[in-house]
Amino acid sequence: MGAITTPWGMDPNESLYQASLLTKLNFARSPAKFNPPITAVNPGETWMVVRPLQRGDYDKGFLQLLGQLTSVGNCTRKQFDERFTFMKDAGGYFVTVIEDTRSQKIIGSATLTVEQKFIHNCGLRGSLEDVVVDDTYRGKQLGKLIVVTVSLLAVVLGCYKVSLNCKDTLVAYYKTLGYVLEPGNSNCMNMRFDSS
Ligand code: 16G
Repeated sequence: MGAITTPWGMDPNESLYQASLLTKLNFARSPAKFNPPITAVNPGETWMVVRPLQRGDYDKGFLQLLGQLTSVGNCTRKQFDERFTFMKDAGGYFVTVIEDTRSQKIIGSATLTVEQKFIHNCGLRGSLEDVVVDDTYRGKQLGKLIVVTVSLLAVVLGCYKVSLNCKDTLVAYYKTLGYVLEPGNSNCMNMRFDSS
């Protein structure tokens, strides 16, 4: 049987990256404390799944969820598909989501990007980006789960470090998950070009 396709000819179950990578994460390695203990493979509820972004997530509220973090703008299905294809072909984009399989809605997301370097023996530097959890799912450790998942993914992929930018109010939170403000080396500077 061939892959299920949509009216626009794409497989909604196509993953951005290999899902089996998420079975290789060693949660014991993270300083984050989970109570009760949960992992990407066993997220604590039978109706919850942690997985790579899929093409069909356009229809599962993924962009609306990102809208809880910042401005998303108007991203059409065509633009979403093209961006998904570009990211997959380029490699280095590990957009990871949590789905509530009861409602088929994306309720959490975080992205690891992996940058190829010449420094550090042609090393790989990870960046943690676009972390967001649906406000209505507070108290289920989902923020911690998605951040630790992509941080451990950086370890599995061989990154020498993983960095993030965040609001001042979130510094203490990220510290509990293993991120540190390196003395003399923790400024984030931006040059903004437009308001989109
Ligand atoms: C936060 C995010 C960053 C995101 C930015 C969007 C984390 C750890 N950081 O800094 O990834 O790109 O917000 O804000 O999730 P902006 O729309 O002002 O660029």
